[in-house]
Amino acid sequence: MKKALILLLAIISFSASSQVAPPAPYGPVPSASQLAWHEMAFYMFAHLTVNTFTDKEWGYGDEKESVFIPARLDCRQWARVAKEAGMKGIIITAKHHDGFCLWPSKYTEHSVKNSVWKNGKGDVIRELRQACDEYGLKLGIYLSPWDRNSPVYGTPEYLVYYRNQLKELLTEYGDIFEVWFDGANGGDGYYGGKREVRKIDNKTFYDWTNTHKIVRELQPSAVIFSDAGPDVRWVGNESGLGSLTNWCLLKRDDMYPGGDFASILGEGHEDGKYWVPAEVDVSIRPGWFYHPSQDSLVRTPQNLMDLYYSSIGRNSNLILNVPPDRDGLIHNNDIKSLKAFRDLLTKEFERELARGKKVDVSVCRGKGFEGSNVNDGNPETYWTANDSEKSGDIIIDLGGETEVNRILIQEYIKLGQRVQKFGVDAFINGQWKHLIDGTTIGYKIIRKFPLEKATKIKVSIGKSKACPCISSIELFRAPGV
Ligand code: FUL
Repeated sequence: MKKALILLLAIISFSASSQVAPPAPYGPVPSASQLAWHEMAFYMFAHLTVNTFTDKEWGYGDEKESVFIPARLDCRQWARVAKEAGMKGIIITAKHHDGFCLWPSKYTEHSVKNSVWKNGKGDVIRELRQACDEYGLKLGIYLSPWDRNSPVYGTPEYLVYYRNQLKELLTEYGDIFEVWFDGANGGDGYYGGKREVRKIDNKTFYDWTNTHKIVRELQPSAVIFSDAGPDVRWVGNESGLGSLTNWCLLKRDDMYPGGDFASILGEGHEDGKYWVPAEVDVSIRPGWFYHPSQDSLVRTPQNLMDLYYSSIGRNSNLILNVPPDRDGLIHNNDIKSLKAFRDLLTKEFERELARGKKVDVSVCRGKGFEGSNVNDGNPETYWTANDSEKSGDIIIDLGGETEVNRILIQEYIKLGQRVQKFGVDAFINGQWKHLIDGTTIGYKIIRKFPLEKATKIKVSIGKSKACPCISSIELFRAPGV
């Protein structure tokens, strides 16, 4: 009995010693909340306020509460539409620049409580919370820093008001996954009847550090979005375009919301000191708010598919705005387009070809880090090389001539974003044909290439800051060529 135990211990210690240690993390790495955020990938933006009824994009702040009458408002319908489109959450404009609050805030009269909707007893945020819970979606909030209604906007008193509202939203509506601080700030407005221009200094006025502390304290698992993070950054445009070179890293210390940074937000900073990945925000219609005149201008399913590739396919998350109409419902045209898009998406990625196929690698760190980790379907395993190796090839043998036209690659980002240059080649009729040149990978990229009949696909990591760590390679035969 004792001998058997000693033998067992010897076997265990032998196999433990033959395991190779993983690489140390390189540079900034994502927090647990950021990792959860990366996995969400796709969620809905819902823009709703008095503008929905006044046909504006930016309300002046003098709109009467009585204009807000979303008579058939049904957040469960929004949640159903989001769920069916494959989205994982909804972020709502709790307050837009006009200052009207979709919840009955204690700190202002300019809210749903003074509208005729539900006799002033309604609360859009609460209804959305319940709907999200019912459909297994996460909830996020947008609280505009600029408030064209508030008499105290531009004074220190406004910060007290703004933070009180933030506290209400972060304490009374359950778990919030993302807090969205937009960068549009200051200008003309109603301001309690003064009807004047109020300019603020974007860099100093909001004292963001202390506002962020409130979020950290009240919702420790939420990520904070703004032009400059701290957790998630704007992509620098509102047309749905992620950057092909896209570092999840940012030198955010020198940046602030509303600053002039749009041109660098797409790529981020290769040598950034913080993990601040990009989010692509874009609307399914030309405007952020619902306008009847735009009913015929809803993006087509194919256009939504293109957006998917130019955002999620480029190491970004996609927040797609689907604005409720004057009934408080998502319009049928938007629903139709989203449904057809979802069908396209399912067909696009229905036929995965790499899983379980034989994988050869040019270099390998050793046991536990083999090439076969890239196509085992497990995001926690990855291929990597010795610390001194900054490049390497991964060859997937498709086991015979196979039609292929899409590739998905993921780095194991828990150890940082490393890859600076990669390529993809296909083995066709006994020769390698070059298909794709790329720079960064990050959490995930998906690239298209013209249909090929290949027997092998090679991913070459040409340059990496430290030994490359690749957790996933998937190959697809999408419909069409
Ligand atoms: C911007 C705002 O000015 C737009 O109205 C919209 O809400 C967009 C998502 O953010 O900063």
